Amino acid sequence: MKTIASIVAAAFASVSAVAVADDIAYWSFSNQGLPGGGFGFFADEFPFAAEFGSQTGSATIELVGGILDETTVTTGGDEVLRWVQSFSGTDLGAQFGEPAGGSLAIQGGTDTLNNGSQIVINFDASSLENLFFQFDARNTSTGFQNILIELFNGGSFVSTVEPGLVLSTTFASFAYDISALDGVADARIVFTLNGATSASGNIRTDNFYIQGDSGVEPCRVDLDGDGQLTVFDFLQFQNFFAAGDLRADFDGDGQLTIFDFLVFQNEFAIGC
Ligand SMILES: [Ca+2]
Ligand SMILES: [Ca+2]
Ligand SMILES: [Ca+2]
Repeated sequence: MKTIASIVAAAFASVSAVAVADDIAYWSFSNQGLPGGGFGFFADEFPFAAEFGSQTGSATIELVGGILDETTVTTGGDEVLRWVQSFSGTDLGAQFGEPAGGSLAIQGGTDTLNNGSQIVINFDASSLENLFFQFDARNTSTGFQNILIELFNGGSFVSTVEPGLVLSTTFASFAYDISALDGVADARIVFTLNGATSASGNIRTDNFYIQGDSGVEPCRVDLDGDGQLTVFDFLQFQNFFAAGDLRADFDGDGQLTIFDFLVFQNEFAIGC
């Protein structure tokens, strides 16, 4: 049987993370009002940083290919991306209390040169597991009809999650298991847009939302729930035990006995 001293020593040597499904990155496109009036995107807003989640400011959306970088000047005097609009969004998949607000809308462009262009979502999944992705989208009748969604590890193809997204002219939500990116540092979700038949035809996307967790199982020995094993968990066990609180019933027999202490001590020594 280990001494209290050895348990305390183990406490300070042992650090663990407790798994919680985490909000990694979320974009609502709710703040696209232009100084001169109306809504839109400035060229230098891309790569467009995540607005919420643990990777706020570091996960990004990039626009690649076509004539997506072409700019124009609004009647209000703002130089904005010509074929990337912030049309009305949706609150279907909104998170963090965000309103419908605006969207990220891509238009076909002159001579539909934006067929083949891409929306690329970049994030760091090196310490993430059980990744999940959802978003909302709609199109217009002459907008992109053929949308491919693939996963990449840097420049290397990983898998196809959506071979042909079917959109209508009302918003719908779409959700995908993207766990093929679990553990990937340079994780990318890539939309490739095709099938637009007019310059103004478009796809509107909104509420891009990535979730995941640390992959560590919840740790019941972490009695104070701070994500680490310390002497305070040991003290908390003693308090529960002394108070007859069944949270100290570690062997699950409905009674508090020396065996609960032994089970707690063993799990504590093993760590999480
Ligand atoms: Ca929105
Ligand atoms: Ca703890
Ligand atoms: Ca017991």
